[in-house]
Amino acid sequence: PATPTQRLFFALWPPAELSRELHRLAGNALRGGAGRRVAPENIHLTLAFLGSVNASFRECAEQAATAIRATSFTLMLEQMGYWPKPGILWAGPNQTPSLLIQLVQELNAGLVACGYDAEKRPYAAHLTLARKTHLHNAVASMEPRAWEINRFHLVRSHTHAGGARYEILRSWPLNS
Ligand code: 2AM
Repeated sequence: PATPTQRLFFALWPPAELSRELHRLAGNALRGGAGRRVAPENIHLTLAFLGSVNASFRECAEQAATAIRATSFTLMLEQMGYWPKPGILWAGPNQTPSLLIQLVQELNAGLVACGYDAEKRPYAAHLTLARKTHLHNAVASMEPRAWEINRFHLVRSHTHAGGARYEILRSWPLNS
């Protein structure tokens, strides 16, 4: 029988109030046009996407996360962007904070030691707000929202016909 696997990723999860606000902004940006908004409770920022992994990989990934010594930081959400090819509307910072880049790099380095095939594209910090959209203006500024980041999570993605449901499996603090 095939080894059981889980679809996992590391992510930052916004407080519920911020997610509701981003969901509302996405509604304004779509203005009733085509597109599937991400449910508020599903809005997140991915640090590293692991894909479907077995139990021993998960164990190694958790150890890698535990070994990380990273510092908490503020993420400013100040632009809404649109990637036409995947049809993704997203929110993100104008500039990725170096502490976020460091966190992603440390995580990747630890995961590579587990046999992880690290993402080769440059890291693009974003929270997907809607998929399958067709917009005309590529980017819009938004009234900046400050998001205090002091932990990160290992998340399991349960995919089903209606979309995805995310389950936070474990969380690690960042140093203050
Ligand atoms: P996205 O929002 O830009 O699609 C769970 O699927 C999370 O992992 C999503 O935030 C998704 O980013 C991200 N992700 C990164 N690489 C992925 C991949 N190859 N397949 C699916 N999701 C991926």
